[in-house]
Amino acid sequence: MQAFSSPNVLFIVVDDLNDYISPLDNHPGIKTPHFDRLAKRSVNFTNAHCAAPACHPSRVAVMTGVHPVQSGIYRNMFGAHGPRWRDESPVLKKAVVLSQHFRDHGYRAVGGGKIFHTLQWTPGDSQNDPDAWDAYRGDPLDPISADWLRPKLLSDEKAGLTKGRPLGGHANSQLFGAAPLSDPEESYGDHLVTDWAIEQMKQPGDKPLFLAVGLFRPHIPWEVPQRWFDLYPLDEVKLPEHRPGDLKDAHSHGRQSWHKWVTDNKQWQKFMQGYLASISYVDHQLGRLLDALDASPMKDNTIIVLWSDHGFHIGEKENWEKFALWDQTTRVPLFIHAPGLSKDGEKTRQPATLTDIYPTLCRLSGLPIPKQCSGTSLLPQLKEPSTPKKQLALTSFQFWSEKTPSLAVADPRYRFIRYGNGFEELYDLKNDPHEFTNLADDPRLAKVKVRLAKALPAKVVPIRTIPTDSPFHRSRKRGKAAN
Ligand SMILES: [Ca+2]
Repeated sequence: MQAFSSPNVLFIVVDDLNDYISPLDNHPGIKTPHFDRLAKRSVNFTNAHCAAPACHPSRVAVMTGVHPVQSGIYRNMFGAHGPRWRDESPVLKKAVVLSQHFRDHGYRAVGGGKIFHTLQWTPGDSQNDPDAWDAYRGDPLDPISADWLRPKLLSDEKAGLTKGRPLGGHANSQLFGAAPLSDPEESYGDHLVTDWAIEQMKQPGDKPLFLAVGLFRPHIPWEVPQRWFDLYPLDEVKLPEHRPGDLKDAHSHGRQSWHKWVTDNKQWQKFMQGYLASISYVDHQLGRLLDALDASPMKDNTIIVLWSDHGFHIGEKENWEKFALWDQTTRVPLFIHAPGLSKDGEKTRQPATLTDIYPTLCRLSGLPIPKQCSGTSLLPQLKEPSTPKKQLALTSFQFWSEKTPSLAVADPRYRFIRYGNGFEELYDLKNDPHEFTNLADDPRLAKVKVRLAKALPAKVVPIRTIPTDSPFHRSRKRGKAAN
């Protein structure tokens, strides 16, 4: 038992993890026993949505509590070396990062892996704020690229695949792909980040600990050890629920070429296998974290929060990855355990936005909620999961072909999307969980549509561009740590 009364925080973020996991029950045959284990000891927010369906805007929104509709950061922006988001949006210039806020109130805050945006294949391109942590695993401005080895791959030409694989312009053209890794599992990737986190829990010290762990899989490339592929024999892999012509009554996401390449080359099942294998790999790392927590002095006095930065498509609506506003893209796993407070093992369909995490953690830890936060504390739903939540979940994104942001809201049953070009979609998730039928013009739901449309913010901040004069802009100080 630790000597202080403030709870520790174990803050876990998983990259590109959608609702296929067993507690969210959207893919048959998925093997995620440790997510089930976490669900039993937390409240499972089954209707939680990201603030934006892309890594960078989603993560900045969680870590500052500022929604993209207030910051104008709706999309990924590359070429940063440090917290360039402070210059991308004037609203964020002085925003207090979640981990810093805990430090300011007597916590030791440490982080490892991908918390702010970075990628395996963009070394040094990171939006992390090194000043927001007491310590960070490895190089805070290159937190994951050195950890992930690539397997030896047959060229697409030799494998008989057509040219034009998505992301083919990058140095290693098979980032959008699945392949087993043969190196010892303990020597790379999320395993190393988890090892580091386990060490932090063994000796948490004399201050309460805010421990942030960022796991990179199941982000592409779907490269994990063979044993995780073996869980999903290729001929047993099921494709996601999908319907030909599904896009006829929907907004075009503009990424159909990805799906065409996958289906032309008969890679759909193989990629699904890689995604499922990567989910089970990350589930294993979650299990290691929970084991370590239970064996540590922090066992009974630690808040656990686990979230993913957005959902993911494996061919649903002819889409791959994210960058859309359907439930498959915006819905995320969100589990919160608060010692002695949360009604563990229960689920709630009350809508949550990931910007609710910041104020929730403040309330659970007795910290003031900074003015910058736009979300709402989920304390009422943690205490009694059926408690109605007035604020709907809000997700925003700006499509490349449009000049204004698109917005989506979710209540416990319906979702309404208004795109930048004015097009509207309305779905009844109770009767149509895969959003096959757009009911925006159905007179029977006219009142529902008006109610949800009213929940959209009347004014949103226009999209921001890359501030090339920022000291954190990488082309100015390539390879050097900016201050
Ligand atoms: Ca992501």
